[in-house]
Amino acid sequence: MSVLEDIKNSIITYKPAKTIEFCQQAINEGIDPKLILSEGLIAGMGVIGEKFKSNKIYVPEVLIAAKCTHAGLDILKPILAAAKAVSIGKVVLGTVKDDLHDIGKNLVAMMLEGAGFEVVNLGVNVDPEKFIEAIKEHHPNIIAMSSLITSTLPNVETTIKAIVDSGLRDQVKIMVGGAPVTEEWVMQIGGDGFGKDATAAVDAAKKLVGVA
Ligand code: B1M
Repeated sequence: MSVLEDIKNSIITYKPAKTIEFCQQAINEGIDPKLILSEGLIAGMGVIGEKFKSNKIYVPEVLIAAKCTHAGLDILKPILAAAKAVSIGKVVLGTVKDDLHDIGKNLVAMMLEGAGFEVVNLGVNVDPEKFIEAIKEHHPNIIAMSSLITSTLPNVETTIKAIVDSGLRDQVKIMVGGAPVTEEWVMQIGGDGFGKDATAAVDAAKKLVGVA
C-alpha cells in the first residue's frame, strides 16, 4: 500500500498520530506536498464526507477525522510555504459568519501560501465587521470568503454589502468559494473571483492580482 493510501486510511480510521507519521514519511520519500494533500488528506476527508452524508458516521467521528486532517496540514504547511519566498499578493481569508467549517478554507489558505501569497487567516464565523477591520489593518489585494453550508450563503452577500457600504470595495478584489457556491452566483452578488477547489482558488487569486 502506498504512503498516500496510508494517510487516507489514517483519517478514515481516526488516527491523528498515524496521519502525522505518514505525512512525514511521504515528505521524506520526496512526494510532492500537493499530491500528499489531494491524494492523502483530501481523499480521506472525502470518504468521511460521504459516510457523514449517508448517516454511517456522526459528528464526533467527523471531528476526529478533522483533527487528523489538521494534524497533517500542520506538517505540510511549512513545506508548502517555503516553496515560495516572495509574496505575489496578500489575501485575507475567512469562513463567513455562522459557519464553523474550516478544513476546506485551511486547504485553500495553504495552497495560496504555497503559490506565494501572504495569507491572513481570520478563522471561522467571521463577522462582516471583522473582514472590514482586516482590510483597514492589512491592506490585502484580495478578500477571500468560504461558505460551506447553504444557510451561510446569505452571509457572503451581507459581507460584500458591508464592504461596499464601508467605502472600501474599490481597494480589494473579492473571491468566494465553498461547496454550495457557484461562479454565476458570485458574479451575481458582486464578487470578482471563484474557485471550485483549492487549486482553482489559487488560479483565481493569481488572475485577480494579474500574475496568471
Ligand atoms: Co458539516 N455539513 N455541519 N460539519 N460537514 C457539511 C458541509 C454537509 C454537506 C453535510 C451533509 O449534510 N451532507 C452539510 C451542509 C448541507 C448544506 O449545505 N445545506 C453540513 C451540515 C448541515 C452541518 C451542521 C448544520 C450539522 C448539524 O449540526 N446538524 C453543522 C453546522 C455547523 C456550522 O457551521 N454552524 C455542521 C458541523 C460540522 C462539523 C463541526 C462536525 C465538521 C466541521 C469541522 C471543521 O471544519 N473543523 C463538519 C464537517 C467536517 C462536514 C463534512 C463532513 C466535510 C466538510 C469538509 O471538510 N470537506 C461535510 C460533508 C461533505 O463535504 N460531504 C459537511 C472537505 C473539504 C476539503 O471540502 O469544505 O468543500 P470543502 O472545501 C473545498 C471546496 O469547497 C473549496 O476548496 C476546498 C478544498 O478543495 N473551497 C474554496 C472552500 N473554501 C473556498 C474558498 C475559495 C475557493 C474554494 O475562495 C475563497
